[in-house]
Amino acid sequence: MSMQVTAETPRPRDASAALEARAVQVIPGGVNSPVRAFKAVGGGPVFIRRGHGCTVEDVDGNTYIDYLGSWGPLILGHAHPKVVAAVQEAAADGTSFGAPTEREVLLAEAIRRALPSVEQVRLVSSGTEACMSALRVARAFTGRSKILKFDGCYHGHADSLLVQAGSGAITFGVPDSAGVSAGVAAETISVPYNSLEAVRAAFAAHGSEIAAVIVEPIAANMGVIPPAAGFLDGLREITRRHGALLIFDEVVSGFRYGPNGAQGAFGITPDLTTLGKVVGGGLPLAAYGGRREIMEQLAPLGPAYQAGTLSGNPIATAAGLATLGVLAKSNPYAQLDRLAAQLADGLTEAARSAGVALQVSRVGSMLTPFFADAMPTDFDSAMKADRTKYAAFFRAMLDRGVYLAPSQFEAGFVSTAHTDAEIDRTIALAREALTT
Ligand code: KE4
Repeated sequence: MSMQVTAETPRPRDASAALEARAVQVIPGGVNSPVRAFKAVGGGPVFIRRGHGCTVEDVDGNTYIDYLGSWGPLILGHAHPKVVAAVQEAAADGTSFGAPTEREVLLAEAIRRALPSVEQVRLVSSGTEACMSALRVARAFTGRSKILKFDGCYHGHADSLLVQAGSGAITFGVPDSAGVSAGVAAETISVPYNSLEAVRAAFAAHGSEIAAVIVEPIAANMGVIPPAAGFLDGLREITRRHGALLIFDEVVSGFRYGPNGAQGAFGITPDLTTLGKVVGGGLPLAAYGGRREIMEQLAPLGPAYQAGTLSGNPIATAAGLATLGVLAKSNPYAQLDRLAAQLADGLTEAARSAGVALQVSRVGSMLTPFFADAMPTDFDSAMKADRTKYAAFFRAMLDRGVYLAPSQFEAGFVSTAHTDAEIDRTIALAREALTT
């Protein structure tokens, strides 16, 4: 079954609106994750009925070329036959046992083959759980309490990580959410991404207290922002010198940026890695792992506790294994890079023709069109992008049958289901959208 993309102006989204009216009665904001509510782009969310390949269909029957890809997991597109078959086969044998299964071993072995730094790995159910657990095991291993993160990087919603730079930037973080206590926030230092100078200053002030630095090796949560030359190497050198652990949050970049993640592409060996999204093939599965001596801190071997009823779930591991299997066999990364580059170049040219200041930031198959005069390099510069223009562009593209990330500060993704046809169509529609 293929779905042709809506050619004409979409039908009114009455069914989405009706569902939203019901949803807000029973679900806070009508959504189970805030960014889905379209608050950053205005208007109500589109309720999706189904996806197939690189398209999604809403409950009003409108179809869209999808560049959200569920925020990253769907590198193979929607309902890939091998993933669907693997999930159906696994489900027929039971959905959860609360006991070890072969698929968990197979997936752990596949992760270790792809990421040699991950000598041992724990499967969990979300990227938040992976990052939260990685921090705990880092604190257990080092006996230290402080964490250093970067402004604009997102590592899920665990209290320690919902922290932004405070006024005393290298001293105390401040909560980035209600409900996060000042005490918890004080244990997290947040400094500008790509600033080794700020990292050195933080370590000069607190080096003996910092358990770990956690970083998105390719930032994707302030829009896509690549690491500056030498930044990741510098983090590796500084953390090693001070006895802190380096945690690569590869929830987005893992198996997205290449078969060996960002760490393989950049040649950096972190102490711990977190994974999610692609590794679960669109099912609730994430992972964290690293050096054996660190991971052996975990119960039942060591004193650090982490657990989960559905950790390593049979259906999720089946989806993850099927996804990694297709990626290993097809090695689509050059194709993904080519199509994403074509899209980035096309958007850039369309904006230039329309006299619109647009910087398309792209790393591999992840990209963000920033409505800005200069290419952002960190959170502060990303915040200078024009959100109003992004929102207008998002809605103009949505009305033309293209589903982008509903926030200026997120990433869009090209999947193996996208072809030149969809990329060319998207560019043509963007040219229209940017000139109206
Ligand atoms: P989850 O708990 O959402 O599975 O993963 C948290 C997480 C951890 N690390 C990175 C680098 C991430 O990007 C994420 C989650 N990403 C967001 C979108 N940028 C998920 C979308 C949402 O929150 O609904």
